[in-house]
Amino acid sequence: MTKKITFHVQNGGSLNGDARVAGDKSISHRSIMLGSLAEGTTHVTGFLEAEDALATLQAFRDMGVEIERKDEGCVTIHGVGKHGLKAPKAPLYLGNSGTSMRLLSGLLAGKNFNSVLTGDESLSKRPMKRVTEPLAKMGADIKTTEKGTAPLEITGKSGQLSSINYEMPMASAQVKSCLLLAGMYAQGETKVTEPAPTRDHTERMLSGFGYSVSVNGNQASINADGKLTSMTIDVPSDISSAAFFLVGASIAENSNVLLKHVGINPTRTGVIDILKLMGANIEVLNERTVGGEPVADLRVTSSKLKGIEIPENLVPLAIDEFPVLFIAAACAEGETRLTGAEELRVKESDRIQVMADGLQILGVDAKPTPDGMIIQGGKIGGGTVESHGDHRIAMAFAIAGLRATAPIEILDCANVNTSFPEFKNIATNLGLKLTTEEN
Ligand code: SPQ
Repeated sequence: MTKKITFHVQNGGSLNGDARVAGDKSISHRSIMLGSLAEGTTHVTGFLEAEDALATLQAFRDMGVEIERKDEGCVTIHGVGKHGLKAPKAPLYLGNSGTSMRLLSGLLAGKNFNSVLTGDESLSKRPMKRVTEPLAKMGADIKTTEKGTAPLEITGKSGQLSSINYEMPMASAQVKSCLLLAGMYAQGETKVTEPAPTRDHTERMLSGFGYSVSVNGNQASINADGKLTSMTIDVPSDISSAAFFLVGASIAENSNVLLKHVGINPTRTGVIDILKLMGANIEVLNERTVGGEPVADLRVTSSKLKGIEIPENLVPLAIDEFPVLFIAAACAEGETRLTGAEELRVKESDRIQVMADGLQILGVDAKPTPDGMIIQGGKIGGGTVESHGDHRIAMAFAIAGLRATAPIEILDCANVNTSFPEFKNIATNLGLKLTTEEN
């Protein structure tokens, strides 16, 4: 049985110092996927050595790709070309990772072999119809459970997929990416239109590997005539991991933190915009471009936050940062309202309900709504909260300790290892009074 981890956070303190947080999870997944399909050898540095990205890495090894792990964050992928993957001998186990499962479903739909995708308890509850339905329209054959969840049983339809012109009902980079990857094996031009911009790493990285993707406003198009050529990738730090310290240093008094080499792709920087609207002091320094992705150092110092109505256009650009943004809202003066964020209900946990429950336990006036939350800023108390095995919930409540009036205990935190295994070390080095207990 896997060990349970409990976080214990002493209340108070401040955050000070420099840190380089873990590599970007979205880019790490895609570097393995595209590097495997490329011709030649792809070298990756800054790769996120956490369970989610390693699940993708293992899946491609299981499909015959030779992938070497060298020093921390250094990965070499010996690409097998667009048609070189081999049938896996057993179901591909993708752990907690929605990105792995949804992107792989598109990639494997048009292969000349069958495959089965499985995941842990949380992933096995997440909706997969959002990818299997449009893929079926392209001619794919993927069986889900009756509830539309994993395991996914994929019958490879090599040479039989046709293109689709798809208007996505929700803003999802995973659905968009899944269909673009399927489009690499479909006859004709696959066009995917999103209702609002979402992270565009798949489009950027395909282009970086020399595979043509045309982007016109909210529409991305791809066809089957292309090949990927190996490249070198330097993965920036994940703004979704940096977000915990952007909020932490904003809410804790006497704090001053420099977060280095953070990816600031404009489809990911909603958290900076939202915090600045709330009055945070965040400076974006030393902006540069690394391997096609914008990167910067972020300086954040203590501030007095105020409640706001979060603009809906920023929601998809900050989608993974809401657990910790709710903590910022709980420390702000006045009311914060989030709307248009119903997608939060289908993440690793129902992030609206689980955060509202935990905030209420800590004495915060937090009202969940179908598509968001209304939070009255004020005092955060102490207590025991449940993370429901969701890494971002666990880390968000750890950060809440900085402003709490009593210690906070957070249950079921092992999944922090899915995205940010170094969280405890970095957080405690900066000043968070966090200890862990294994049982
Ligand atoms: O991979 P997974 O489990 O879906 O991870 C999460 C996260 O919080 O780490 C979501 F729960 O990030 C997703 C993100 O929410 C990663 C992602 C991507 O890499 O394409 C896209 C977003 O999901 P979606 O459903 O909006 O496309």
